[in-house]
Amino acid sequence: MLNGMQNSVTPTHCPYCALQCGMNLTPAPDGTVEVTERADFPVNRGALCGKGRTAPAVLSSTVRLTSPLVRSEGKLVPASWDEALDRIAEGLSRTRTEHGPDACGVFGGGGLTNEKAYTLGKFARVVLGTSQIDYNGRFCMSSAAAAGTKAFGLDRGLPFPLEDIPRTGCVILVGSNLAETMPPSLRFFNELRENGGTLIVIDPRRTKTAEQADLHLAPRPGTDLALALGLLHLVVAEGRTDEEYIRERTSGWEEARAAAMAHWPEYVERITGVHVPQLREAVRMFCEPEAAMVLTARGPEQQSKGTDTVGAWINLCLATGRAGRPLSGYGCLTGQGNGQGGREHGQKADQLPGYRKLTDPAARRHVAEVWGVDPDSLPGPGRSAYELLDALGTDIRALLLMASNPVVSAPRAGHIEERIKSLDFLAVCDVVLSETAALADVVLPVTQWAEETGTMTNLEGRVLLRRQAITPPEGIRSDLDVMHELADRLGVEKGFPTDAEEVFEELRRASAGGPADYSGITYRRLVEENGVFWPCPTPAADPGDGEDESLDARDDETGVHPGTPRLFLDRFATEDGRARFVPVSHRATAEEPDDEYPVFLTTGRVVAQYQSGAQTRRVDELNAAAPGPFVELHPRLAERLGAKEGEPLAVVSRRGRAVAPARITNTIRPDTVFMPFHWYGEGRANTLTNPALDPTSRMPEFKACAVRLETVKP
Ligand SMILES: Nc1nc2c(c(=O)[nH]1)N[C@H]1C(S)=C(S)[C@@H](COP(=O)(O)OP(=O)(O)OC[C@H]3O[C@@H](n4cnc5c(=O)[nH]c(N)nc54)[C@H](O)[C@@H]3O)O[C@H]1N2
Ligand SMILES: Nc1nc2c(c(=O)[nH]1)N[C@H]1C(S)=C(S)[C@@H](COP(=O)(O)OP(=O)(O)OC[C@H]3O[C@@H](n4cnc5c(=O)[nH]c(N)nc54)[C@H](O)[C@@H]3O)O[C@H]1N2
Ligand code: SF4
Ligand SMILES: [Mo]
Repeated sequence: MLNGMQNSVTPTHCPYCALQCGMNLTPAPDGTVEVTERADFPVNRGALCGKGRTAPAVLSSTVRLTSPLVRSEGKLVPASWDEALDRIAEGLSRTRTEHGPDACGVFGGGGLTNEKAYTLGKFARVVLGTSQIDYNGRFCMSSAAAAGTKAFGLDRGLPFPLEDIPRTGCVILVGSNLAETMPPSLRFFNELRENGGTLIVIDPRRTKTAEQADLHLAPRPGTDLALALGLLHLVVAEGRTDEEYIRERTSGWEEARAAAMAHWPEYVERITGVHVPQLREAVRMFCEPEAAMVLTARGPEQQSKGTDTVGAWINLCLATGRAGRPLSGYGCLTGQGNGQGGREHGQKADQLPGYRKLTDPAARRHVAEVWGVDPDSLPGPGRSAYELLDALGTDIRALLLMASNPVVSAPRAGHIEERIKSLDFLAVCDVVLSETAALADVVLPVTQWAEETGTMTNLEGRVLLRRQAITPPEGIRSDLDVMHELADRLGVEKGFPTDAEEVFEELRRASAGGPADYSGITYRRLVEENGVFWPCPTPAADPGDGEDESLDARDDETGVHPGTPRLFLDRFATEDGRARFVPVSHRATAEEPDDEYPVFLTTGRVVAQYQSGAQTRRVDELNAAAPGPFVELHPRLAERLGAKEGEPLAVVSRRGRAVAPARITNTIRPDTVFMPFHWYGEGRANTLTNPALDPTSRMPEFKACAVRLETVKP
């Protein structure tokens, strides 16, 4: 019913980032697909970035995988589906027999639909019986998730819709370059400024986003924690705290206050390089209006202290009464297409569907019942993403990988590439032959966004339906099909449906009563209402104790829960309903510059490439716009080194050496260089990055490591 009709227009969503922009797809007679404006989706109102506009190019058989591949005499050669699936089943069951279930690893991705992420988690625990499953979201937002859970009792990236932004008074954007990473969202910030509100951007680089700001603070990489503490110090010193709010709606203020008071503005200036008058100006802009928001992205999160850093920004919101009130709050700008839903339904090492904890006996009982298994048969939590990849070839001997390209995107990627090569067996499901797929023993070609139906949960917590618009080419099967076939071959004949809606119906039941409750959501509602915000319980699933008003806004007329666009307005999701301050203090990055490696390297994105580039590097228009890696550096640093614009520059860290052309610009701090991470080969940024992990979220420090630069003869 919901599948797109051939030759007609299908409203659906972009394959890439967490905005999940709405778009219309129309198959053309020549076999191509046309993207046209879909104005009814409030997040982008028809606007798309170049990646979304050109996304159909990856549907072409000239760039995608068209057949399963198996390794034979060292080479990947086409094979039948039966042969490829048999080999995977064999590889996994042999490993399990010889080394135990935890020798089988599973690695997923935040680009997978909810249905796929859910099924992958179930596959790992029920079919393989392994605890060793995690996914690339651990590289993305898990620090913000950990901090949000600590403070608010619930992690949903944005606790309000993007549409609220134009009506608040001030937004502090911490380490987000959304003008390049989510271009259509810039509109909300432009409207904010047209309405008289202000935008503060915190980024070591004067990015396209920072250029839009009323105030740009450019701290040294890895010092956001000190910066936030310095602002809180000033808030207290200037008497700008909201004492009534602190009393009524929070706990833990005294300790957090004491920790912040140790961070004098002058001390913070020394750590961050941001001058005290700028700190004061930021505090004034943030505190004067009625309402204000802090939004973080990868800048402050991808640090070995990302959880504490986000905690400090949340503290600032709480001390000023700017959370759980209309048009105010803290939010994390999640990145991947299903970066939100992908972290809720069980592909994370410590998690069961509905954002339940794998260590919670009640959660295990509930989910085990939905799955028809004994709760005791469910393994416990496994390793986090980097730790899992680091254990390949030693404790973990076989890996099933779906929707990630770690050879390009993992920290210390040269080492991870070696670990992957040392596996006894690797199977990869992908749409293209990514650099990681090229190392596999078996590669399965799977269907893409436009060729299949499934739900995604965007950065606002809005669950939406990505609808099938075209028929997949012959010889391509969906990830759900793959898991069904593998389960069957590994002796689990039931419980792995291939129809996405059937999976979603089970996910609804599995999530019922959990923090991320989807039980009141149906495919029909998603179409009719253009998306529904979780939590959205059903009357039956709700314990009905009436305790949690803000999470339980049932429509009286119909008994149908309308979904929850805005969280925490009456109470936070903690046991006592209060938000919790965390006492945090500044600490250095895991690797500070020294004589040998005197410069900071930070990494990130450019507008025309997506992630490891596996998809976008196959699109001509995008390659023309962003053909390859580069090293961004300040003219003063360039002069000192004798580096010339466009000439190769070597960047050397304790992990390895990368070479890319110099791009000289005065928009970056002189003590810092920047590289985008979208490429493989000589210019791979992740050859250099430091896998130092945040102790709580186990997220690596992509945003700061120490390097030295050397000119290279062209
Ligand atoms: N074009 C494009 N868009 C994307 C993606 C993509 O790959 N390409 N990926 C998607 C995904 S998964 C994600 S997670 C998002 C990421 O979206 P963003 O977080 O906006 O992207 P990044 O470029 O990684 O980092 C943002 C900024 O952090 C700054 N930064 C570096 N170090 C620090 C620091 O120590 N402190 C602070 N405050 N800032 C710092 C960088 O200079 C950079 O401008 O984008 C999504 N959208
Ligand atoms: N240095 C540095 N490194 C970083 C970052 C950084 O800022 N700096 N950011 C990190 C972040 S935030 C992220 S999210 C990661 C992302 O990095 P990766 O995990 O490598 O993400 P992608 O490149 O999106 O890889 C997705 C792969 O899945 C395939 N694919 C797409 N859709 C499907 C599907 O439905 N099914 C299957 N089976 N495959 C599919 C794509 O073709 C692609 O090969 O990179 C991290 N790495
Ligand atoms: S901003 Fe993100 S969702 Fe929107 S078109 Fe671009 S990549 Fe797609
Ligand atoms: Mo991400």
